[in-house]
Amino acid sequence: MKKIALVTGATSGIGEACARKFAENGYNVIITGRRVDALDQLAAELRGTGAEVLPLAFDVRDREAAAAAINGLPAEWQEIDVLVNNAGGAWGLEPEYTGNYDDWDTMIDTNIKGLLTMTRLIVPGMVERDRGHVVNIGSVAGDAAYAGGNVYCATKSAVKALSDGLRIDVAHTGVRVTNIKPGLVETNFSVTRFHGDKERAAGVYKGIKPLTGADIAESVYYAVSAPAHVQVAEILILATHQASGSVIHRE
Ligand code: NDP
Ligand code: 8X3
Repeated sequence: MKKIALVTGATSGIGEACARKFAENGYNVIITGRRVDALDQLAAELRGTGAEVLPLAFDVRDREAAAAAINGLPAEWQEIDVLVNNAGGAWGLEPEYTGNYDDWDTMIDTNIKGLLTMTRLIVPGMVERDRGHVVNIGSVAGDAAYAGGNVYCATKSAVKALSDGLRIDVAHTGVRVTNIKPGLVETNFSVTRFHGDKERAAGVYKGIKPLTGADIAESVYYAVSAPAHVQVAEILILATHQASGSVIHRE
């Protein structure tokens, strides 16, 4: 029987690359996000390669919608082997003392509470089956704050704490937990951070060759495909000319 991977935020960037990677490697894939058109487009593409794909459109901040989607899964899609908690992002880059309340709520509700909701809905089944893998997409931003990163960095520190906490809570089972911590990855991330300002977003990747979503999907798949007795707890993956969240060498 084919394994099942569920990827949140599969309509763009890292999540989309993860969905492709799992499909290429023989998984049936549940792809989620809010944008129905993007989900349908990816589903058609992946089905074209022979994968079975189930698109589910919901907002991870909406606990009831998330529960309805997961609790209503068709029988053949219920035994999820891999959960990739990827949906999220950064909104704003202002100093903490002038930050925008709505941006703070969006980051906390998506990056922390959305991840928790998906974990709460899916991990009980993994524990019952005594197998499964949760991959949380954290960030180098969770290791140390950088200028203007304040609340985003805090949410990614929370992803580290929640990954470590879950790993402790499932240590008596065969369930594994991995926190992947990317540095600069060129996706829609910076466009979202700068509220649609594409020129400013492009500046983030000027003078440095950034990572791609596919680079991160490789590391996600590496952790998931390790032998069952091997738990890759964390991976920090940076562009070659990035040394930390705030040290970036640009040509
Ligand atoms: P993108 O903006 O390209 O993708 C973000 C994805 O998250 C989209 O598929 C979006 O889907 C989904 N999403 C956002 N909000 C919600 C929501 N409320 N409910 C459901 N889905 C949502 O950015 P990335 O691929 O770069 O980001 C993916 C993850 O990687 C994020 O957690 C980010 O913090 C993390 N990360 C990114 C890095 C980078 O440099 N790019 C580095 C380190 C970590 P839709 O719009 O359809 O809802
Ligand atoms: C995304 C990477 O360094 O832009 O988490 O915050 S960074």
